[in-house]
Amino acid sequence: MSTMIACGVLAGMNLLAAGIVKAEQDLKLWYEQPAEKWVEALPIGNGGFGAMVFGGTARERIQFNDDTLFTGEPHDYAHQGAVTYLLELRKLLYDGKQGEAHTLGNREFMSVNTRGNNRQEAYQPFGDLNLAFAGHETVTDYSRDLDLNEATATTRYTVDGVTYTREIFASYPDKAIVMQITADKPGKLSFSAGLSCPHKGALITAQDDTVVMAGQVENGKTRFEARLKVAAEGGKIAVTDNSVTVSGSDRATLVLVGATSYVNYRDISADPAKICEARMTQAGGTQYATLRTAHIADYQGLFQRCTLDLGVTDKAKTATDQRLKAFGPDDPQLATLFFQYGRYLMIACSRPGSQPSNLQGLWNDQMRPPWDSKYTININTEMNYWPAEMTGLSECHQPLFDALKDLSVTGRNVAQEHYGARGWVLHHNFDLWRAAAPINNANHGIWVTGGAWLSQHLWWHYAYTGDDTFLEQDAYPIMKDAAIFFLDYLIEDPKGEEKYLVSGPSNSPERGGLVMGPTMDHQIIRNLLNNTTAAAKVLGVDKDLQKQWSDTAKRIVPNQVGSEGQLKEWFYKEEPKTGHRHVSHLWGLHPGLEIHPRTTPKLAEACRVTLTFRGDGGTGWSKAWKINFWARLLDGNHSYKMLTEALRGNTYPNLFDAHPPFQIDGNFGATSGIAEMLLQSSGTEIEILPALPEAFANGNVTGLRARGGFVVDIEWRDGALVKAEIESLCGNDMEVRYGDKVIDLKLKKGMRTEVF
Ligand code: FUC
Repeated sequence: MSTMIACGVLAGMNLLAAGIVKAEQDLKLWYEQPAEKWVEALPIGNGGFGAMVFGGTARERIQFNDDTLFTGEPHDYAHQGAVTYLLELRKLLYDGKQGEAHTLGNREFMSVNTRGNNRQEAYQPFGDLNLAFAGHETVTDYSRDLDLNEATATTRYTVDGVTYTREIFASYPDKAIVMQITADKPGKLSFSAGLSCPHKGALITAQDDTVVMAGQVENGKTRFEARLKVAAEGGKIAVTDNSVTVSGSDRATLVLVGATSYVNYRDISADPAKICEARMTQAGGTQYATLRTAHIADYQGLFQRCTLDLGVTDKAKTATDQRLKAFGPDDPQLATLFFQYGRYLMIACSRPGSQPSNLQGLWNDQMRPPWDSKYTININTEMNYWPAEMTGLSECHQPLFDALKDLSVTGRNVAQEHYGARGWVLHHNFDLWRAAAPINNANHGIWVTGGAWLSQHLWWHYAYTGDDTFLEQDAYPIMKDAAIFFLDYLIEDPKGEEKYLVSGPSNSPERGGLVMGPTMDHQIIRNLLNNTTAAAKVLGVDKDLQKQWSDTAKRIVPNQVGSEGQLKEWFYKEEPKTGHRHVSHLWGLHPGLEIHPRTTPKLAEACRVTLTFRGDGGTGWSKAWKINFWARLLDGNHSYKMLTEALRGNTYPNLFDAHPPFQIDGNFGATSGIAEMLLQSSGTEIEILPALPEAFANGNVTGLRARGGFVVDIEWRDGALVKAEIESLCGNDMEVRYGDKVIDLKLKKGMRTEVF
């Protein structure tokens, strides 16, 4: 049966009969119509260079990005002399004068940028690759998909008996976006290909088979260049109006490369033309099949480390966008697809050498994107990396560590200028220029635990991999200085007899304004000090500091239960019983490890009460965090409920998280949450199927990772464990739990065993 699309609008079809759904377990996002909106287009990426593929017919738009294209220029954002006001801020807060503290904070304590305000810079779109196919306005048998197994997007349709197929991928080994267009009848492929740019003044020229686009970011100093090369088999290639025209061909290969002048946060003197030339010589001079094979081998080396099967029903035969609103227990494969999509996205937007994934990962078409599409670290950037270690994508964590290295330098100046403290500090945002000082507004911008929270990721990387060299050379120096900052920063509670150490001025993101004593800070700082002490012990260094850190950690305000049984959000005041997207003070439950139903049952119960107060609503990332919270509370069904809420209410047709607007954190948070339902690890214990929802009664997962260096495969049926196998990467001893059963695992490095 044939299907019709008139001018890109779906006109009814039967895809099964058209043979478009192949294997039921295909990990594919697929659609019956081209994307009209950006959040319907399909993302591809090689870590730093990526694109959104619309799958149009007469006109195709491939909107591309380079993750180093930001407004602004290298700049030190610290506010010289802000420390003069630190004591006054604390005094105002202790005297109950929060309004005055906000005013003072906004006047004297905020970041200073090049434009005389306290904002940071914005991530920018790069350009569009535009294709025009005359006569392809009306097509039949249309389909487009994104294959998560091969990281390729395909658009296919038929015009006048000729089937056209466009396959596109972003190659990490060859640093290029590569597309092949084929017609299944000889000589039937004709189209034109050009580039366009949203930045004023960009110069676009074409010669022979190549289009070049060069310019400078509109509100900044970074220069860029992109090159598109078209090669055709059969037919003719010509240049018209700054685009390349192919006529009467069988098949064409398009290679797109791009680069900017960004070298690092202090240096933007690279030559994008030279970089493009080198990249084009490599990718443009290689056969399509060779590029494709190298891309798939590279991608699968990461992607295939972790598999998940939760079962497949007939629902999987429905186009992806139509499954979302109806998501439920009868469509477990959509949960699998969403889990693996998070892993796909991580490989696509965070690879060694790239920038860390920002608020939109790598994908942005707006000159003024929401929250500048930079890095918000009072939850969002960390959430982006929650699944990295657990789901076998350890290498994808590296760009975050590279950024932390820079931030530990820029944050050192901020520690001195704002707090008169040693070490380094980072507030609630950073950008390409590694800004570390408070921004936007004192009521949420003055928040001191951004660097401390991100340092948790350094420790995790060690905990999951046991990489001593990484710990010694990369992680520990950064963790050490982050921890030293808090030795100088914390103050003794002037009110109570316990003489607790208190954090402030700071806030509980983003509720209640500037305060002394937010619970989240205390949990994060305790975690940092304990992890850093543990790291120093492993390395056998800094005995004195170890003692200072662990003594300090013990004196920090402990978690407190409030008058209604909830976990208190602030040391000095009760939490209002209202809903809110942030649930920051449950940090100790997740991603922290200090609250757990078995080890601290009263506090875990207080977390449950808080989650009930806060409700099941929220933005995409908020619901994603709640998937993780409920899993940590060992309540698989509520965890699953939050996954349902996220999929039905906060997911775009292309499965991007809908905050709304699009923000990628919810994708990664959901992947992490599903992993937490199946496996949890504390460093001393691994728990198998800790929070299995009834909706996932049958399934198997392979390649999940656990702290202590383990790879775990699990199979279950009717909600009960059938088989679990553990491989040890480091030879550590570990307790392994399934329900009430606990065993002591003593497995040599490299060995594998069945447990339970
Ligand atoms: C924080 C959140 C918002 C949004 C922004 C990027 O400010 O409160 O919901 O995610 O970051």
